[in-house]
Amino acid sequence: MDRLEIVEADITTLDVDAIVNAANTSLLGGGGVDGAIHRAAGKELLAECRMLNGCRTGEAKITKGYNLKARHVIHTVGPVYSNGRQGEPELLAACYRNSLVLAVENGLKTIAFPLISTGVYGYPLEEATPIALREIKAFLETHPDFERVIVACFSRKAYDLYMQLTME
Ligand code: AR6
Repeated sequence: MDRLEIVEADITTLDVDAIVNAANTSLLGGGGVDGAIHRAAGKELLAECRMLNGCRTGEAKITKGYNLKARHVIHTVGPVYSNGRQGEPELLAACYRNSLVLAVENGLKTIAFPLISTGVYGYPLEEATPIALREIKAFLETHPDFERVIVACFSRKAYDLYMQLTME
């Protein structure tokens, strides 16, 4: 799957049509990757987010990228992990699917994802990884014109796990 690229990187530095933000339902900023994206994009991002009236878990909304290299930010809200039997896998899959659909609807061709829900929201990396890879690969198979999906890992451990599972 040469249109899927796994990198170890700070997602705010990537030059793509859209980077995905692992946001919360308020869409008004937070810590982790959300905080990093808002800091790098500048205050105008928050101003646009204020007009979106939040976002439900599993859904996605798009804004401009402002000071980022990325032209857009797709904000999605991952599930808070409790035990994996409260609908978390379906909601996490929906985050990837809905973000990709929104990218296509906006004519975008390249996108970068962080590892949604695997930080503050506590989703175990080992459980989240296969879900993300399954959704991204299924999307690429049905969208031959989509150019590139990047998964940005913020740690060596996550990068190694992704590399291992993508090869399977
Ligand atoms: N680039 C790429 N990945 C990053 C970066 C970065 N600059 N910074 C962190 N990560 P998290 P969540 C990784 O906690 O679990 C926020 O406060 C991080 O190592 O950012 O979905 C929101 O407002 C982890 O693997 O998001 C919500 O309240 C992954 O990004 C809540 O956190 C996701 O970690 C969302 O929690």
